[in-house]
Amino acid sequence: MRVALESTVITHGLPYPQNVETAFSLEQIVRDHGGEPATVGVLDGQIKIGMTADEIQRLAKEPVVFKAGVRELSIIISQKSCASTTVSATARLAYLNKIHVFATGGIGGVHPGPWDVSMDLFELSRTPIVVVSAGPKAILDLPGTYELLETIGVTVVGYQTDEMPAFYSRSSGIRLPRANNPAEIAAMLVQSRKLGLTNAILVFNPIPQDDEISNEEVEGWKTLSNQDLKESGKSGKEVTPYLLSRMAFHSGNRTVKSNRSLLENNVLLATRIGLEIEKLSNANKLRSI
Ligand code: PSU
Ligand code: MN
Repeated sequence: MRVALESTVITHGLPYPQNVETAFSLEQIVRDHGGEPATVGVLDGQIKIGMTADEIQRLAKEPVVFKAGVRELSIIISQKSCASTTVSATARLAYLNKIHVFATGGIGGVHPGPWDVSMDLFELSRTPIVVVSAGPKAILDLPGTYELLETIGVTVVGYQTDEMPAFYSRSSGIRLPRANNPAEIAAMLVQSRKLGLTNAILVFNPIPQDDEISNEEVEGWKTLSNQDLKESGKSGKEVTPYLLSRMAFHSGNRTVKSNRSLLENNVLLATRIGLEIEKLSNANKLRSI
């Protein structure tokens, strides 16, 4: 049973060398719990559904690595470039390769201010796979992101919580439907495939309590990071990586530690869900759309 893992968090989400250490520890968690990790990326124009340790190292160190969402895949492949894949590209590539579950840290979403809405959300409305994340990334407009997920018909559940987690913190004040165990989530995917629905099942899994950072602290760093962003003049796909690196700076790297902890927690849950999907789909062939 394969669990897909995203690679933009390695190349653009975490600093070196924590990024490589994290990538390896995520793969090990999948193996330790009875799954097979498939870190997704593109090397010299070749799509990799599962990378070797050397390939992961290469992606982490390569001077020119693009951050590929689903719309950039055809460019990267035809130009034989190297790219990490975001949530949108990883979800699509995993689905095309018959992988049913995928773990990330935080999904992209609606940024505050001028129009900047992640491709992740739209991809989740047209790719029927389970995605486990710890909430929309803390730098985002959370109520706006939650509303847009509703508008485009993405199924969203909180894992053992009635509240949407907010990435570094377990609470946002936004209520959502609850799922109590991996088997329930697996059943949601199977039912949704039976109906021929196209949307993902997005599971919001709160960060472990010990690594939680309060919303007040996060807000302070967010304000400083958004000021830095204005001064930097960065736009488009550079916005998220830049803000994450400024959050790490202003927090004295506390956000990096929490980011790693929530990733590990998400990978563990994704593996458990994957094993349940495997049980159900053996009895009940999953229909593709
Ligand atoms: N989760 C993390 N760190 C990250 C990301 C997710 O903990 O860096 C990446 C994911 O690949 C996600 C991307 O798809 O950030 C969103 O970028 P944008 O807002 O530009 O769509
Ligand atoms: Mn964007």
